[in-house]
Amino acid sequence: MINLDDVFNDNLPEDHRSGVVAVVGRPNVGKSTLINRIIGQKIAIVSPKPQTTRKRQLGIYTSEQGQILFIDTPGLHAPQHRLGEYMVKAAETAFRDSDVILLLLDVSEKPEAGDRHLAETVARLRGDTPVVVALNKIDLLNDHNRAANIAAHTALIPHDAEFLISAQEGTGVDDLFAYIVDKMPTGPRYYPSDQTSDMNMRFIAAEVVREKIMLNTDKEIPYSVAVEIDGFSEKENVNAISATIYVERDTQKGIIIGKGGEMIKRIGSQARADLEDMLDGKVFLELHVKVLKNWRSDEQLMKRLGYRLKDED
Ligand SMILES: Nc1nc2c(ncn2[C@@H]2O[C@H](COP(=O)(O)OP(=O)(O)OP(=O)(O)O)[C@@H](O)[C@H]2O)c(=O)[nH]1
Ligand SMILES: [Mg+2]
Repeated sequence: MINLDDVFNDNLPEDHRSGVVAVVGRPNVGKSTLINRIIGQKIAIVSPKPQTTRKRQLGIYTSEQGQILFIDTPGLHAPQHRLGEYMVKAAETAFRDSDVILLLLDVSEKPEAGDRHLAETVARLRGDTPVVVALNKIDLLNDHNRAANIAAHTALIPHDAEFLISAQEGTGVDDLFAYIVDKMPTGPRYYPSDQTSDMNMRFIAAEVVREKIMLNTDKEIPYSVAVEIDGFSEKENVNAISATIYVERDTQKGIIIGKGGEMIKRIGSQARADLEDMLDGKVFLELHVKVLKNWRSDEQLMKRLGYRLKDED
């Protein structure tokens, strides 16, 4: 039998480093944007609306010198339904076994009660794990709020290092990354060097469809949607993907479809364009919309849609 450990670890330097970085923060601070930038590829969806990420997802960075597993987590918030509870629990479990906690804060805003609550949660769960604070969105700071916002955020929690970054523009990300690499213990490669996520392409395809829904709809709709891939096959460089979009109510189904099917067409063509880039081939995308009444409050339905904590399996 082939020992995968040997295959992944062939010819690596003796001081090869590896470790886990839990990327945590409130919703919408830029966690997924930062991970996509570090990995150099879109593996996690991003939207201007809070609570975009729902599941823990690894971004795997590999070089000759080391492999770093970045855990993208759902934003920590006060949950209002079962799905929210699941999301917060998924984020909190990321603290366990991480070598570094990367706390991302949006420095373009003043800290609020939610930030203080987050700082308390991190302080409670960190153990002796180093905490790195990254103040994100510095591109939005101006001469009036810069000094005060930076001071207010860095005072939130005792930390080992702080960095000013713009995940969107890339400013400061190299310095932050170099610090993290330096904190990683020596260890083996855990994943093949060409693997960038622990999620498969089916999951990522469903997420891309959900991202386009988040970008094109508002109010409750972005939060009431789940996407399931029903079929995914490749033939002669054409990927045929069919997916079902689940909503909680009939009225939401009407909105997702839109007048004369206009909305579902827009969602489909935007998702298809992204998927063609990612898969480097033609995509034929078929979308269906179904109502699954109040699925976000029903644990059984949530599990069916893939929102299941790993240690509950
Ligand atoms: N101006 C600016 N916008 C940013 C920056 N980083 C992220 N954003 C934007 O902030 C919004 C949220 O980004 P995400 O990466 O989805 O944030 P997140 O922390 O993963 O959010 P959740 O998954 O909801 O917890 C998006 O509109 C991003 O484009 C930044 O450095 N500057
Ligand atoms: Mg996210």
